[in-house]
Parts: sequence; structure tokens; C-alpha cells
Amino acid sequence: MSTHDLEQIFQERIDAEIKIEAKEWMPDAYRKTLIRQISQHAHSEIVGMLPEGNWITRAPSLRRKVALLAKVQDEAGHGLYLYSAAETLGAERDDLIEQLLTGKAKYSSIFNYPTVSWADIGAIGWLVDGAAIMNQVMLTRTSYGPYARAMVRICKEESFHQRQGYEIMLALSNGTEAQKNMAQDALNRWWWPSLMMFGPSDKESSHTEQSMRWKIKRKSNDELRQQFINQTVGQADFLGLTIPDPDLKWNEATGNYDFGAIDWEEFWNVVKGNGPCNKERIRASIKAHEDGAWVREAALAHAEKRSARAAQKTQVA
Ligand code: BYC
Repeated sequence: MSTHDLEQIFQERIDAEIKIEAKEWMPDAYRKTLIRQISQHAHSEIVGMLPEGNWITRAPSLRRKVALLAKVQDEAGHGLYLYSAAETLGAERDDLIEQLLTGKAKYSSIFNYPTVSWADIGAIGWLVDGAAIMNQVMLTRTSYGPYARAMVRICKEESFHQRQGYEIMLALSNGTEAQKNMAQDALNRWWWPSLMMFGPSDKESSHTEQSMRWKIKRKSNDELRQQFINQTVGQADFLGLTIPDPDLKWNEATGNYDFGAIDWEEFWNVVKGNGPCNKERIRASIKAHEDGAWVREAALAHAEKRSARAAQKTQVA
């Protein structure tokens, strides 16, 4: 069969909502797009542990500490499912990690901002996990089977993360004047970077059109961003906090909130490695990788011992 015929059958299966599985034929560009997106997603989960991990030792109560610890551990788990999903496409985990540590790989822009107060932990859960869920619910229906299945559990866990963040914001907003100010300050700093998480506008997005044809993405960056804003405005009202956008206004005709201009220069600057914490995040990731070398060595030694014993048993039998 010619490549053209194979591509046609492939697209027909996508159009018929049949999931593509690891060992099936797929166009090279589909495989590459998935490895790119899934590995960037995995790196985001792993680097995403850093800004929140920063507050584990300073959580204001045992209950808050337990919830934050569980959340950060969940993010590690998400990273591992996603690296495994990328491996089903032929990527090597060691290569992916090397790309992250050498600064070649992208990860979400949002994790290059600092967490300066406890309210930032609330804002991250509410806004960052809220935006992540908006994006990832559509990915439970993505066309590549292993990625779609990994997303189901990830979304359930992200939903708990969003609630724990919103609950922190609720407690602070109903607290003292200083606590309310802290919550407002966190919203002021995280609002715009959260909107940037959805990626460049549809006009500027290089991959959206093809990814939607392949049903890797089911909604565009702008659609998801709008959906997120529409959902979050009411939540901010309930907290008694003000979204830092003077142009935010309900539009009766479109049934959406209109919003102000996003600073795309800031976004691209962060993506290129020049955000407030890019260098710090890479440094911390390298240190964590180096500190974990003994665990990898021990695991490998154990695996080698097991396979040697299994080989010995087969010989005896
Ligand atoms: N940051 O054509 P586009 C989480 C890049 S949540 C950095 O629209 P695509 C978590 C993009 O990679 C966060 N780079 O691309 C939550 C591309 O560059 P390359 C992670 C970005 O892929 C809480 C270029 O810009 N979520 O993990 O069609 C706690 C053009 O963009 C960003 C996911 O990764 C950005 N924000 O759409 C802990 C979800 N946006 O590759 C953890 C899965 C765009 O050509 N990913 N770029 O060099 C996706 O859904 C899509 O990849 C995106 C971008 C919507 C993010």
C-alpha cells in the first residue's frame, strides 16, 4: 500500500473516532507531534512540582501540608504516566529528560513564575489547575489511545487539586484584611500568566490546525481560554476578589466575557527561557536528577540481579 493510501485510511479512522494504538501505522508527523506535546506535558508536570514544593515546609497547618504533599506527589505521578505514554511512541525517556535538563525542551510557561506567599498555592490550585483541567478534559478524547487513557486519571486528580486551591482562596478571602489582600495580590499576579498557559492565539498557533484535523487537540487555544475565563469570573465574584482586567465585560451578543489584551511579548520571553524563574527551575531539576542518581543505580542493580536469577532458573530447568 502506498503512503498516500495509508494516510487516507488513517484519517478515515480518526474521523470515525477510532483510537490509534501504539503499534498501529501512523504518519511520522503524527508521531512527532504527539511525542512533542506529550513530552512537553510530562516536563510541565515535573517542573510544576517546584513552585509548590517550595511551600511544603511552610504550609500553615498539618491539614494544608498533607493536601499539598499529596498534590505535589500526584504531579510526579502524572509526569511518569506521560513519559510512559511518550515511550509507547518510540521516544526514549533518557533522551527526553536530557532535553529538559539541557534547556532544549519546552515546558509550560506558567511554572517560570515565583511563589512568594501562601496565597500563591491557593491561586495555583484554583487558576493553574483550573486551566490545566479545561485543557486536559478535551485530551481524554484525544485520538491516541495511551494518551487519552492516561488523561482520565490525571483529570480526576487535577479536579481535587483545583478544589484544594479554591478552598485556600476561600479561607483567605474570608479571613483578616491582610489575608484578603494576600489573596487579591496572588490573583493579580497569576491571572494573566494563567491565560497564557493555553498557548498563543489561534492565528499565531503553528500546530493547532493540523492537531485538530488529527483530533489530537479537540478545541483550539482561544476556545479553551474563553471557556476558562467564562467559568472563572463567577468563582472570583464568589470569593469577593477582583480580576485584574479593566476590560473584562459580559457580552450579551456573544454569550462570552470580553477581555483585555494579553501581553504576548511577555509570553514569548518566558517561553524562550527569560522568565523570572526559568534558570532557577532548570538548576533545581538538574540537582534533583543528580541527587536521584543513586536511586536509579540501585533500581538498575536490582533489575539486573533479578534477570540474572531468572536466567539461572531457566538454565537449571
Ligand atoms: N508554555 O502551536 P501551539 C500542568 C509552545 S498544566 C510554553 O499552540 P500546541 C500542571 C508550543 O509548545 C500545563 N510553551 O502548540 C498543572 C509550540 O512550540 P514548539 C501543561 C508553549 O502544542 C498544575 C509553540 O508554543 N499542559 O502540567 O498545538 C500543576 C506554538 O504553540 C505554551 C499541557 O502540556 C505554554 N503555555 O498547543 C502541575 C497540556 N503554549 O513545540 C502541572 C498538553 C504553547 O513548536 N498540551 N507553547 O516548539 C497542549 O494541549 C498543547 O501542547 C498546548 C499548546 C495547548 C499547550
